[in-house]
Amino acid sequence: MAYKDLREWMDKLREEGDLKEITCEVDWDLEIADIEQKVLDDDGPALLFTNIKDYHKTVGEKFFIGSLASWRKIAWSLGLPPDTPPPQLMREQRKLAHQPIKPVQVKTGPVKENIIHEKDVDLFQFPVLKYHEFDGGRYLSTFNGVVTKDPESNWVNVGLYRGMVHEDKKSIGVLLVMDSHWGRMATKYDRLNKPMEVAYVFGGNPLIPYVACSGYEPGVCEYDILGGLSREPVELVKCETVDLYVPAHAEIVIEGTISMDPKTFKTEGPFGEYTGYYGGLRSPKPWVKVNCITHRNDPVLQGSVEGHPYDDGALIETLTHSSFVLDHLDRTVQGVLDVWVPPVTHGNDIVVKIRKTYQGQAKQVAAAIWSLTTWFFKNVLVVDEDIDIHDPDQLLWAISSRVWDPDEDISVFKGCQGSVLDPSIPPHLKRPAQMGGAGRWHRLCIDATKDWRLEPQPEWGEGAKFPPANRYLPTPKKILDRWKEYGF
Ligand SMILES: Cc1cc2nc3c(=O)[nH]c(=O)nc-3n(C[C@H](O)[C@H](O)[C@H](O)COP(=O)(O)O)c2cc1C
Ligand SMILES: [Mn+2]
Repeated sequence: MAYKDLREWMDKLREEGDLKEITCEVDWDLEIADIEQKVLDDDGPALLFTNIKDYHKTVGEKFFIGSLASWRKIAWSLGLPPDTPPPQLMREQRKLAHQPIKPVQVKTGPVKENIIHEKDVDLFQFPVLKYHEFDGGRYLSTFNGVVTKDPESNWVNVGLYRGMVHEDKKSIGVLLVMDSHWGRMATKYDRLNKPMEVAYVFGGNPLIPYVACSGYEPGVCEYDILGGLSREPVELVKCETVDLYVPAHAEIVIEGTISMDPKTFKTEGPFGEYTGYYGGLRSPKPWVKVNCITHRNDPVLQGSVEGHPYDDGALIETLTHSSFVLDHLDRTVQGVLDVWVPPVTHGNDIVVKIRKTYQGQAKQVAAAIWSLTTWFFKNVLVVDEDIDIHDPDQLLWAISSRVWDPDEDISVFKGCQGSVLDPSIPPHLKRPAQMGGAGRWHRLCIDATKDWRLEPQPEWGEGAKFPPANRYLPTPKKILDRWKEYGF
């Protein structure tokens, strides 16, 4: 079922009535992003734009957006039924990610059909969008893969990091956060006084942006996970000018190098971000010097609108963050039953369901989660096993009815590194330092489980410390059996 390239994937979506081709002329300047925003509101189809202002007889004329911006599209891309409920999608993709398949190298592929050398590079030959009114420029890198290699080991990483085309049309400004995987690698190149090689991959297997925007552990190669999710190895070809391998069936590959020397930085940002606010201040940042572009005939550029509560990234990260936190908690804390990252919070908040058997269990859950990343999971909410963690009402009910002692039930873990894109952090605590900087977070654990210190109340049952609930109970069988008899 694997979709080797974007064209096979678009055919599948078309066949399912979930791709709309827009053939009337539209503007790359805000119009396409505004259309997509409304389509996201309506949980509509993916969109292929084939008639874009200023993009007739250019190298790239087509733009594809919204590829994985619904649960059903993600399910299709993973070869699962489109109505698979999101919690089950999380479990299914977790199983596949646990069976990685290494990529294979091939001699050549469609991405080598055309090669543009450095002197001829003009990134605006592709329909790069201006997404939001106050964006600092036109953003090229919003739904693709960014390939880098660790200078000390053979670790190859594929991440997704925003990229803005600079006015010289030959360089891409980036938000390089030190703790992201390419940030960690860049630190090492900097120490070795070598520029870091980078390849941007657009198109190819539709799950490339999926694995790229997911926070697998350092040392994990996202190409291997891509193989697992697709149940077959991805075919890679060597780049022309850098020592990196890229999918043979990609639409467009942009090769370059990035320098960490602050003297060379150029102004990047802000950008309308996943948080639902502009972020990553207008400031000097590193940039990728483009050496070469290879592309298929009639290449399709791909992107995504960030900021919608259910954008592509929010849904994917809900699935993958939940599953990698579950993996970690399974190894470290007893009694963890389920994990959910509500898409609207996009990783700032995370909910964990436990079967509580010892005091301090919720705090142990939070500590384990906070050890995982500097960028996600500001607030951890821990609830009991009777709460449906996918239902926001039940989460609020748990907080309103089981939290009473701020000293014990709410823990604050002060002075952590946090997301530079969090709008609630005072600006002076997230000034962009060398590599994009970082925010300062005071992290919060809300223990909304029933209190350990309550006295048993025999009238509520043997050992019971809490009154029985009369809400969110299953309808008794006796009632269901007579349902028709009641006249319903
Ligand atoms: C559209 C989009 C843009 C993103 N831009 C950035 C970015 O500029 N910098 C960053 O550090 N993370 C960014 N992220 C989040 C990373 O993709 C995510 O943290 C991922 O885990 C990075 O890969 P890595 O774990 O291999 O570093 C973005 C995510 C999405 C969906
Ligand atoms: Mn990674």
